[in-house]
Amino acid sequence: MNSGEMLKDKWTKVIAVTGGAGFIGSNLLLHLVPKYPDYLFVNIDCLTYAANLSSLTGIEGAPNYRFKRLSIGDYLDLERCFEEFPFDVVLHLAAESHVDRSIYGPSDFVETNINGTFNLLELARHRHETGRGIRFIHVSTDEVYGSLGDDGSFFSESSPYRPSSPYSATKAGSDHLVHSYIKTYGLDAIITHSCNNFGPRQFPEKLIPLVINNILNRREIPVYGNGQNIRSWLYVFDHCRALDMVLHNGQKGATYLIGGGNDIRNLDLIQRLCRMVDEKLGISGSERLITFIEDRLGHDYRYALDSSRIRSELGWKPAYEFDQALEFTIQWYLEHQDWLNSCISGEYMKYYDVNYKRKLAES
Ligand code: NAD
Ligand code: TDX
Repeated sequence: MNSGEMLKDKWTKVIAVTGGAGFIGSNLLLHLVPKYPDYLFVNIDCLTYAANLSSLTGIEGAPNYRFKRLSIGDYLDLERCFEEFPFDVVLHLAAESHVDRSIYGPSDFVETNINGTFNLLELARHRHETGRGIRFIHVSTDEVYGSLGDDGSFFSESSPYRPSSPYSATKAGSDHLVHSYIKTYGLDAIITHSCNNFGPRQFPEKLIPLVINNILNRREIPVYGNGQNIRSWLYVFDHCRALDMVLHNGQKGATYLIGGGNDIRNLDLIQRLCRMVDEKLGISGSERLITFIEDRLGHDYRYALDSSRIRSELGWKPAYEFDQALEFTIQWYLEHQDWLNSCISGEYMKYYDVNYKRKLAES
C-alpha cells in the first residue's frame, strides 16, 4: 500500500481547502475540522498579507488537519501535494480578494485567481480522468455579475457576466474555466457565488473591520463617493454552513447563489457600526470620524442575490439575524485587538497610504 492508499484507507474523505488561512477559509476550517473527525483537511495556502495562521488557533494541532504552505500558482508544488494526498474534494477559496488592491496592481489577481485556478482544475481533471472521483467546489462572488440599479432586481444563476473591476474580472475568468471543465471533461464541479461576507478574522482592508479598527485608533473612516452604494451582507458562519451543504448535497455542475438578504447603504451601515462600537466602548462621537473621499474607480452601485435555489434544494437559510451577527463581530474584534494589530503591520500601512492618503488629504 502506498502512502496515498493508506490515507484513503484511514480517512472517509480527504479534502483540500485552498486559502484556509484567510478570512472565509479559516472560519470554514474551524467549522469543518471538529465537525468531521473522520475527514482529513489539508489547508493549502501560501500566506499572503491577507493570511493569518493565528486565525486557526484551536485546530492547528487536530489529528485531521494538515497545513501545506504553497502557492496555487506553482504547478509543480501543487502536483506534489496532489501526489501526497488523494483528494476527494477541493474547496477552492484561495484568491486575491480585495477590489481596491486589484485597481492598483491587477497582476497578482491574474496569477492567482486565473492561473492558480487553472492549475487546480488541471490536477482535478487528471484525478477525474483516472476514474478516481473528485468534487471541485469553486467559491466565487456576486461581483462577477456587475452592478444593479435601484429597480429592486436580483442576480440569478442565469444572469450574464459583467465584471467591473480587475478583481471581479479575474474571478469571472476562473468561473468560465470551471464551467468549461464541467462541460468539456464532465468534472464534478460546483460554483458558488456569495455576497459580501463579514465576521471574525476578516482582514481590516475590508469595510466592516476597517471601520471598527479606525474607530479603535481614532482614525478617519473613509467613505467612497456619497456612501449611497448598496451591499448585501452575509455572516461568514452562514456562508460556511452553506458550503458544508454544497459539499455534501450540491448537484454536480450546479451554480448556487448564497445571499444573506441584509441589503444596506454603506453610509447607513457605517453609522450603525459607529453607534454599536461606541455603545460597547462607553464612548461617543465616532460618527465624526466619517470622511467622504473620492469614489472608488469603477465602483459597483448595488449587488443583490436571489438565493432561492440553495434554499429550496439544500434547505439552507441564514441562521443569524443581521444586528446580532454585527454585534458578535464587533465583540470579536474588541476581544482580539492583538489579532487586529498583527494585521496592521508595515505592509498594511503602505497599502493604506497608497489607497487613502491623497484622497483623505483632498477630502
Ligand atoms: P482573503 O483575502 O481573506 O484570503 C485569501 C487567502 O488565500 C489568504 O489566506 C491567502 O494567503 C490565500 N492565497 C492568496 N493567493 C494564494 C496563492 N497563490 N496560493 C495559495 N494561497 C493563496 O479572502 P476571503 O475573503 O477569505 O475570500 C475567500 C474566497 O471567497 C475568495 O475566492 C473570494 O473571491 C471569495 N469571496 C469572498 C467574499 C468576501 O466577502 N470576503 C465574498 C464572496 C466570495
Ligand atoms: O474604505 C472603504 N470605504 C468604502 O466606502 C472601503 C474599504 C470600502 N468602502 C465601500 C466600497 C463598497 O461599496 O464599502 C463597500 C464594501 O467594500 P469592501 O469591503 O471593499 O467590499 P466589496 O468591494 O463590496 O467586495 C467584497 O465583497 C465581494 C469582497 O472584498 C470581495 O472579495 C467579495 O467578492
